[in-house]
Amino acid sequence: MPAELQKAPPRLHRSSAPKPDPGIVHLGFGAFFRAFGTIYIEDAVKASGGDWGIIGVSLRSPDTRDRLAPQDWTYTSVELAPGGEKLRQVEIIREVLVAPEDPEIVLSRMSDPTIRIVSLTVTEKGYCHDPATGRLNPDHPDILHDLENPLPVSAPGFLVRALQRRRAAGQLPFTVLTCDNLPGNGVLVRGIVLDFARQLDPALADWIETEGRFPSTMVDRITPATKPEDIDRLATATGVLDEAPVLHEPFRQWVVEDDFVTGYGEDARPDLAVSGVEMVGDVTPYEHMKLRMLNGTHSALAYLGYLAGHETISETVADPVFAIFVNRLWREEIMPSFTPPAGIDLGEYAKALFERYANPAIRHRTWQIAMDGSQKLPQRILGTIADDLKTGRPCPGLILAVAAWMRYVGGIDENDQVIDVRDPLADRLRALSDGADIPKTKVTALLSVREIFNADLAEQLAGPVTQAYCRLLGLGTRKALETLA
Ligand code: CS2
Repeated sequence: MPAELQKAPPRLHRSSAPKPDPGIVHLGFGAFFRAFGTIYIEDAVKASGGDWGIIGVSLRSPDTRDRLAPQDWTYTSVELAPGGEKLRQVEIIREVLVAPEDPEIVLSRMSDPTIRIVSLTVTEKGYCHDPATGRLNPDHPDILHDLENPLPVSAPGFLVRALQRRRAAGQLPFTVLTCDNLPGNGVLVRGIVLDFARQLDPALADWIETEGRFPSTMVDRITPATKPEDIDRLATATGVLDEAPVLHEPFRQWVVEDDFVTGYGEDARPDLAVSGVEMVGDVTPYEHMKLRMLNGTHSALAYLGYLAGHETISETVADPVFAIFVNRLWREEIMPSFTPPAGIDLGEYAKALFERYANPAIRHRTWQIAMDGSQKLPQRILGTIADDLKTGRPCPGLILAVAAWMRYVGGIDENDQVIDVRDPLADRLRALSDGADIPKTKVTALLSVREIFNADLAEQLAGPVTQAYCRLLGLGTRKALETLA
């Protein structure tokens, strides 16, 4: 090959379009927010103006900053439709900071009066809370650290320390806009922030309680992790190297409670509605629908699909046993458990979800979704089971999913291969599973983890989950699913 054809393609760079000044700091600058919130916000600014440039903050690794810096913070969003890809260059990012390298600069940006919103996607475990109760976990090592040190490491620590500086400087607080898949996410983060603040300074907690705003949100867009081969493929297609593209499905939905810090008036938030965000008074019915219908079945398919040897969600639902299973879960076990938002036909919603899962262009790994199950099960699956049990509705599919999670965190798959279990409680879960020698005692041991299962539910689940666990062991996953049908 001639030498000039072997040269690396030029790096992606920003266009000369004017940039809005920063108005938002975003904590947890992963692929999801870069494929979702940034795009809505950029559209809102294009349509209605406003200084809503975004400062991204990575709470752990420098990787995203290192990839974006040489591109002047711009990147490509790649929309993966079954019929082909659509590319768009996102230019709303002003800067990316890496908190562990310089927590002081993060706090100083967050306490700058031009910042009116701090949004978050720090994943479930980033809230340092107890998933079963939704309260701050006071024994969390990061929380213990942050209560003692003015330069924090945790998301709650950054929020409270920055609010403390703003109060001391006589400024208004920022609106805290959580975009994680947690139930009542605004109420939850508010409770966590207040718990933390109260331990630091009760007067600060009182100020946050009256002045602070924590709208709840429902966020939805499937965003599989970007792989090195995606970067290569994009570079070949465009002739330009982007080291930080994000891949996502065409579908998106963002529902936000319209409750922002009032003192900023019109300038409290971007004109989100103009870019398609649904601004509502109460997000609860949307969030129930999304967490139970989408995330609940995502997790069920992730554990069962992984155990059955499927690599991605689209492969899993292409297997007829799983297609029947997931439709049955929606219809018989999940849809009857909650009241949908007004005007939404849940049958249609489920049909659309199935099509989204089946999209072969989305290679969303079961292993990726299986991560952090201890933080996800309560709001995705256990709440639905509890509601089903309350009304005497059978839920064998969800119970099988809990048993599959137990098999999964046991760390060995159906072919005796080691599973790379990623979960903040992984070691403890593995030890509980290994420490018991028969299914009944393994299941009881795992049900005793109070951060996940409350005592009442654990008692009700012991018998049925043990049976389901035995079926998975005895028959294998696919056969166990067939017996359900
Ligand atoms: C997934 C979600 O990784 C997971 O646990 O269930 O990230 C899911 O793709 C999004 O919530 C879709 O909006």
